[in-house]
Amino acid sequence: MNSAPPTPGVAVASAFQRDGFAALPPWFSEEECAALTLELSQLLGVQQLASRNKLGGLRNLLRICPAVGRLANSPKTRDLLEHVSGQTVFPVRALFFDKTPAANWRVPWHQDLTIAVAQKVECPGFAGWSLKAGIPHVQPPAAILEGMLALRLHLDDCTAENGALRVIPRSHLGGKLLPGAIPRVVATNPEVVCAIPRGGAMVMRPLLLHASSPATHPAHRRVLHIEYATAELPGGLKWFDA
Ligand SMILES: O=C(O)CCC(=O)C(=O)O
Repeated sequence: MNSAPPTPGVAVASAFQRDGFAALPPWFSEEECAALTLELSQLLGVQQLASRNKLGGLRNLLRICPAVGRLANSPKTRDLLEHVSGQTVFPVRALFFDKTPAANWRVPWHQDLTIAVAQKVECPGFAGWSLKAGIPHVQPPAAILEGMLALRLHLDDCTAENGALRVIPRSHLGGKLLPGAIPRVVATNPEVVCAIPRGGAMVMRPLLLHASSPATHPAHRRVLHIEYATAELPGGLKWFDA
């Protein structure tokens, strides 16, 4: 990943800080997109064969895919995110999603409430422990989620027709929403469809309400989703992938 991403203008940083999400200027060259697409698609193919399942994505990529680790940790990426958010960030989790005709899903409106940690350690304010792909996950206090952001790099053109992310601007400002409150927020606020071209990217806060529809014209919709934090965890907890 050699070419420097363009520095987003003040408008992008203000939109992100106000609305909880923003599209970034075109991010990847065609060569960079092609190399990452190949690497992630091969890895997905291997895991699909191993699980005998049409998996729609991959987890733990900071650990299992060196190219993702390099990209997520590169000063260029971190500088860009620090410019947009005004925060010092470090990557803590990376996922890959690929909606295809064989793996075409609907994601209901939700906030991203869980983080992956190295080991289960009971700590006040941390609840809802679960295991995903063998890794302990937990819901941290809202303050930790409020400091986080996700970078979503698009490896295909993504439109309303192939399952783009839909978001409710500023919905992150209400903190963690009770499940019963989500339908009211969705019904009373306009949504935005995040159509992003291949090589483009967006940033979003995990507490931003988001959803995605199944593709009506299913084609690949490959997204590398990298989450960043701003602080170490308290009470002996450690980020799984940091
Ligand atoms: O990419 C998608 O379709 C959904 C992603 C999502 O809901 C998430 O990252 O929580």
